[in-house]
Amino acid sequence: MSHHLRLVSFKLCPYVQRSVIVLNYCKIPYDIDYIDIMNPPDWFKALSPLGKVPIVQVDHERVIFESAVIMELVSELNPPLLHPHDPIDKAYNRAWIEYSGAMLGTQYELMTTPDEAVFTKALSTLKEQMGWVEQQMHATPFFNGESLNLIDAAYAPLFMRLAVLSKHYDLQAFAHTPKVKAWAEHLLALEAVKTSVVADFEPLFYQMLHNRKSYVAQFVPA
Ligand SMILES: N[C@@H](CCC(=O)N[C@@H](CS)C(=O)NCC(=O)O)C(=O)O
Repeated sequence: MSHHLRLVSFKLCPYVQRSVIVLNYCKIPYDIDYIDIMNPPDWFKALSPLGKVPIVQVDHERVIFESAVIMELVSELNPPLLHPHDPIDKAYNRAWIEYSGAMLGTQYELMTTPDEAVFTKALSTLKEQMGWVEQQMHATPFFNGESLNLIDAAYAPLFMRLAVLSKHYDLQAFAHTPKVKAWAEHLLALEAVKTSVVADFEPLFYQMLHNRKSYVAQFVPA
């Protein structure tokens, strides 16, 4: 039985992007509503218990929140589940998906802080975190080997933002993590990833950096 899925999105949100990658990859149809997360409408506040995107409303009724949960739901609607089968491997993937959320937090600070010292500290934390991920890289071209799993979708938005920023400012984010670098390049070349953001993602992203008067804004186009 197919379900109606309504995704509520903010165009720049990396957690929404995770959900879109899996929806695209699984070729599951869905409706999408965009909101401005800085100024959310009342109907959204009434639906989202944490006030965060993404949420997915199923069959005009129940609301599912948290991107890692949404990714699993979408994948389970179109089996097989894009996770390893073995319980330990699956838990290990879930743990490192959670870790990518922490990395997105570091990346958010790096992108939005107006303060150069905070930026430098965040960049060094991000590189440390990247080092942890490098140690988990035992397969190619995807995290678990031959095919895309949820963990790949979880990390791709982080890699996309680093790639966009690195066009204008050499972050050296992958200087000591060649395996993560190769993984990132492979993910960013995928159709499901390329089509997971709006066409004007880059100008909107730059505009957000300028609006926030962030340290990195000085390096990106106006
Ligand atoms: N753990 C959440 C994080 C989602 C999240 O932080 N979304 C941001 C936008 S990118 C948001 O809605 N922020 C609004 C707020 O925290 O008030 C998930 O994985 O879905």
